[in-house]
Amino acid sequence: MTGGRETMTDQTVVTSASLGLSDDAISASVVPIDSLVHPHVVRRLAGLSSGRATSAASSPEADATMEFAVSVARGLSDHPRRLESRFLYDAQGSDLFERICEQPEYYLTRTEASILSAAASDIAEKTGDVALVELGSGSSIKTRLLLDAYVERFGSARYTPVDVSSSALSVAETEIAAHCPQVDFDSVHGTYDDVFPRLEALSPCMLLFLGSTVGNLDHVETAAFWSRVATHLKPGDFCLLGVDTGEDPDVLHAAYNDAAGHSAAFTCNVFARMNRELGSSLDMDAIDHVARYVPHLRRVEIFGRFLKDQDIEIEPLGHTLRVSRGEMILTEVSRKFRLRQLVPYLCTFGLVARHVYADRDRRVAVLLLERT
Ligand code: AVJ
Repeated sequence: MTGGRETMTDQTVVTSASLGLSDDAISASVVPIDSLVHPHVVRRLAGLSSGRATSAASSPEADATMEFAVSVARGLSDHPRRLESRFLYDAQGSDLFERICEQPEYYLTRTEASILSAAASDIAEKTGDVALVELGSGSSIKTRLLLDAYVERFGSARYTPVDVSSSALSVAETEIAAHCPQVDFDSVHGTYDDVFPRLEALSPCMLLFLGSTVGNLDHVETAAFWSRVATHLKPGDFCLLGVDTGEDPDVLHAAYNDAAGHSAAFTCNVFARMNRELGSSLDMDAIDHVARYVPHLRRVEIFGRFLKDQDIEIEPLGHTLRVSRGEMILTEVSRKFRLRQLVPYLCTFGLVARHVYADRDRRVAVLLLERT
């Protein structure tokens, strides 16, 4: 018997016991693990959890592929099936997202940009000369509006964009060097985890979290995120948060189903990425984009819908999963916010709204939060 089997059996007993089941009920509920998962998959996953991705020397690229493989295997084995939305943003996905932002139906980006351009000098006045640190900066186009206002008021600005896409960061660096040479540009290629520990050293600072990216997080992730922000910002530091406050179901439906098809291409790209990086051999013609607004949850839910049965290979794990025709795999949720709920919620983390900027139609809000 493999070690994996014993471990699984032990866990089942502990869980069942904690549910108050009798010993008979427990043994009856134990399924031999070999019938569920191949032993070599268990061994590779066991190696991962002990911090060793493979026995061979591992490179950052190999680690990233293995992280993607494990996330896909986990998410597709979950119920309902899901994929972590951060994997939407490889180089192709980041480009497709930039296309979405240019679509007439996708009001969020241009509305937020117009709010920022109107509010930039007021924001600079309220915060004083702080370093700007931006999570998920992408092309940084909107941020240039702010950087210009800081440069105008203080003569220079410090800017630390953080993104998982190195191509987006290098485009941003070139553009900013050309248009705002007074900006001291120091990027972080990585995830939020990589930048939080550095915030203390950057203080006095303002953390920029724009584009309603926070809407991608579920309730548990959101609370964990704000706790970390509160922990790593010092009192007197700021956070500039951009959120989608849209409520009109037709407007929202159009925004996530643009006529040019960029939203669909963006969703499908994560499955294409599985083909590229995990050897999944998916038939892309048999996967559809579905985006629907669910009013009582105040969120858009986005899925890849399978039009036929498909076996999904996850080569780095030697693992294959079957998805049936008609199944929907959740790739993203995009929450919409109400200020009268959001502002008190943020207060519980010690983040107080000093000012809220909004557009005429009240579809987007930019909140200037101070860590108290
Ligand atoms: C970048 C997460 C804010 O939810 O509107 C746009 C991503 N997905 N269209 C959003 C997205 C499909 C976007 N966020």
